[in-house]
Amino acid sequence: MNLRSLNSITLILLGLILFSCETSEKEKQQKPNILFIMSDDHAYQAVSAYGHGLNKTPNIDRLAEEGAVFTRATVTNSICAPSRAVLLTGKHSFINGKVDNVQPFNWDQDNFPKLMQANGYQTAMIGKIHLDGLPQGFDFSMVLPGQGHYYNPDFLINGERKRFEGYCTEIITETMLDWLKNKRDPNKPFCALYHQKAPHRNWKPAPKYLTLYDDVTFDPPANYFDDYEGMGTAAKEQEMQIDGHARWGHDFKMLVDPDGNPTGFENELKRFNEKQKEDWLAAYTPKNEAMKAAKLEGKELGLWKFNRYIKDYLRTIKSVDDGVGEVLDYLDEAGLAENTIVVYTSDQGFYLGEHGWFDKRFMYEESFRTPLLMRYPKEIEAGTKIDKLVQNLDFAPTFLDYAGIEIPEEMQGESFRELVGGKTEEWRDAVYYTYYEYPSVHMVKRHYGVATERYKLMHFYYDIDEWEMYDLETDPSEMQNVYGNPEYAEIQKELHSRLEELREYYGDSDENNEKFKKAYLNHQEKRRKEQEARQAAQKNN
Ligand code: SGN
Ligand code: CA
Repeated sequence: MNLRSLNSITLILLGLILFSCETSEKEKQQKPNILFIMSDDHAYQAVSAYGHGLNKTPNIDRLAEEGAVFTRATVTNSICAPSRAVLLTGKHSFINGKVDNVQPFNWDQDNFPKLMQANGYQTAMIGKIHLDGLPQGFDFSMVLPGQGHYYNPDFLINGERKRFEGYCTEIITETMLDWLKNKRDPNKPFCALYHQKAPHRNWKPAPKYLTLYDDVTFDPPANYFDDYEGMGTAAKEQEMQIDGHARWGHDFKMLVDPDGNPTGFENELKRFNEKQKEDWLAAYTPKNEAMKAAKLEGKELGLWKFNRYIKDYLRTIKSVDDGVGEVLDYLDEAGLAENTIVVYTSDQGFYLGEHGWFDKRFMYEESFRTPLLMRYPKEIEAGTKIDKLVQNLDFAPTFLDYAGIEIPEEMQGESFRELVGGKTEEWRDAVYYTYYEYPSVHMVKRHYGVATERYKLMHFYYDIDEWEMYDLETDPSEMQNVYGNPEYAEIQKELHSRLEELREYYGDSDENNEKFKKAYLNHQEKRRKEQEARQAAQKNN
């Protein structure tokens, strides 16, 4: 072989290597991007794609029109931080350890962003995370410390605290857009978590929406004035009634209550700048004056409270929907829409006056379910509707599946890629639920349970020992506990054995409950001592 032919072989080989590098680079780029949008406490009743007629969310609805809507997406534990731990780890609360809002979260365990990062994805977390400690698995993180503020919030940017001027929802959207436009590496697929604080309590609307819905009156749900007669002790003893537990200042934004006593809301306005405060007072003062002048009582007062609550709640959602619109528009403009999986969901559902309530926590439908909409033009047909029981437990395995990354053994959820892609109809027929944060704010008792497409069985424990069972087909609002009703004896038996099977399958037990009870009591005891010490120190000063 002469030197010349050797050179041409080298050139051919080099060409082949370059070609294969190029294709693998292309393949890499073909991995789908993931834009995971989540808000906090957004009830499916307030997403217009679900057809409840309360409000309009045209931008969020786009995902259903151009992709899929899930009618029975549920959570494994209806409260903020635990829900986030579940979605990151793909493991139930009693396995990942974050059972309630107070237990620490162990960031050292596997989570799906870490796995995506290790497999060539660029990752970002922007918004509310509600898990203490520096988020692991993200190339960039900008998160609210704890619950965060609606006005002029602080954020932790890769761990460093910075105050922002403006409205939280808008700041989170702007940061998301800035990341997509200016920080995104075009040579890598991305996985971005865009997580709004809104519409979390206490529902402070953006300056531009302070008077939205002023000219509308909303009717509450049919069971707004529920007396819980058909339900159990847990429903009777909660503290989350709009007309009962919501507060004049914090929740209804009155500076003085109808008896003329200051509510303390003035303090919340101290965080506002002059202009924000001026706009706020210009919008709320006339409404508050009119309320006082009307001297409402009884049911009329209950209806006023419902309206004040729901309007502020929906106003904060308007800003969330605007943000979704801006980000979807950007994906279109940048040519990213085709290859990006966009998910919209909430950390759990919420009561919009059903049973008279706000808040969540219970395994009853409105808080057990959560909105879920998803678009991925390459695999999901426009207008898809999925009625199967998917859970937040399934997000991690689903995203890994789309990214072609092996799903770790210990993840307990299932990928719903094939289900939503129309490749299979096979799916689980029951899901398992746990809730632990009691005694605590809103006083929702500890419980666990099983839900099938039609029935639900729950066990409330700790300071009671009560079972509840509902037939969602005959009683979709869950007004009548049928546990012990002879007509349901056979189904009750089946549900009990299904519940035991699931507890065993996922690795849950009464011993777990005992362990988490002790951890919770220890935490409370620690808090009590800290408070005592603080008070003693104050006295000595
Ligand atoms: C705060 C709220 C509660 C809410 C919890 C948990 N009170 O304590 O109403 O249930 O958060 O919410 S507030 O006075 O701060 O508004 S969660 O979404 O973070 O789990
Ligand atoms: Ca929440």
